[in-house]
Amino acid sequence: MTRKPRVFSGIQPSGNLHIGNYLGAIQQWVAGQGQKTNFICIVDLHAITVPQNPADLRRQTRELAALLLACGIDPQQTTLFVQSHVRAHAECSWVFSCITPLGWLERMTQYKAKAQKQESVMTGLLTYPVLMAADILLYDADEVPVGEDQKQHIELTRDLAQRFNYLFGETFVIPKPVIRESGARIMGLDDPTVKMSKSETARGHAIRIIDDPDEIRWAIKRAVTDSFNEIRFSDDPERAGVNNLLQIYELLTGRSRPEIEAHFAGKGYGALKRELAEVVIEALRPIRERYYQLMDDPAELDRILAIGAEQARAVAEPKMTLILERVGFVLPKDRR
Ligand code: ATP
Ligand code: LTN
Repeated sequence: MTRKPRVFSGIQPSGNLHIGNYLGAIQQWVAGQGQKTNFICIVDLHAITVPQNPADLRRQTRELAALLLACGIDPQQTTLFVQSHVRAHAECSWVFSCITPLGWLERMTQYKAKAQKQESVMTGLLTYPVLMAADILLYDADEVPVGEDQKQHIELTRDLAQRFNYLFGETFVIPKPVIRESGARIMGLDDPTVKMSKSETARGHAIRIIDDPDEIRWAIKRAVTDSFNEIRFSDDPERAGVNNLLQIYELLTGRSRPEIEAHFAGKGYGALKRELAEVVIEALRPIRERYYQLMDDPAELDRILAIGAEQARAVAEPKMTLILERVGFVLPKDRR
């Protein structure tokens, strides 16, 4: 019997989940449930690569779990778990860091961008992709659905898997990134030249998944457009603002591009913005409602995460034992 393809992805509990995260990643995770074996990991170990307030981190971890469930992640079909609940992630990351050339990490564009924003850069920010490789490879994942910004990290994961296999014998599946064409990179509403980001907290930059209708209308109304006054999809950087609004519309309505362009033919940007705001509000309404229900029952949330952690350990632990064995460690009794 051939095994079902394995899907693994991760998301940081850094707060402010936005429609870029939803359209670039979470929506794909939800759509892929059922046909494949899915693992979704709340990567708290990754979150601390930049300073975090402990109380905020703990709250945001539960909030993110509730948000993912509210977005449609079904714990019956997906193993949803917290990274720090499965010790193998940190353990494997150490082993990998010992076979990762420094130059590979120094080249990472996300590292360079994030390092620039920090007053002093911690080692974990540099070794972040090594931990990410551990996440993916421990589960023998075939596919990693992510937004465009993560492509380079997955390439590094592939290189690392090949290197380990070469040094210590066939151990890891080589995973491939799965990146959607539309939605892979949702841009900031206030600046369509930069990706919508959790860490950019200026009002009007992002639409957060739990924003209320007035806030959503406010942000879309002020979204940066251009002076062409023509509603069509385009790769032209000067039309990036309108293209971004159209992509959001496309992904939330499921309508085709020609259909959307025909629908808006002859209309102005004001009309596009008004209609888009209502589409976004209606798409997010059930998610927001479900989120508040889930947040009312923290014991149930913790129960779901405990089951997820157990299922994840059942896969990661034996794999970790194999890794330790391949590297040449004497296995302790409880690992044999
Ligand atoms: P930050 O911008 O602060 O680094 P983030 O918004 O990228 O955070 P992550 O937890 O790192 O948040 O990302 C979760 C998932 O969302 C990843 O798969 C990432 O590729 C995707 N993603 C993030 N921002 C966007 C975006 N603007 N468009 C599409 N996908 C995105
Ligand atoms: N680095 C990713 C989050 C992440 C991830 C992973 C994604 C951590 N581990 C494993 C896919 C697979 C990010 O910042 N979006």
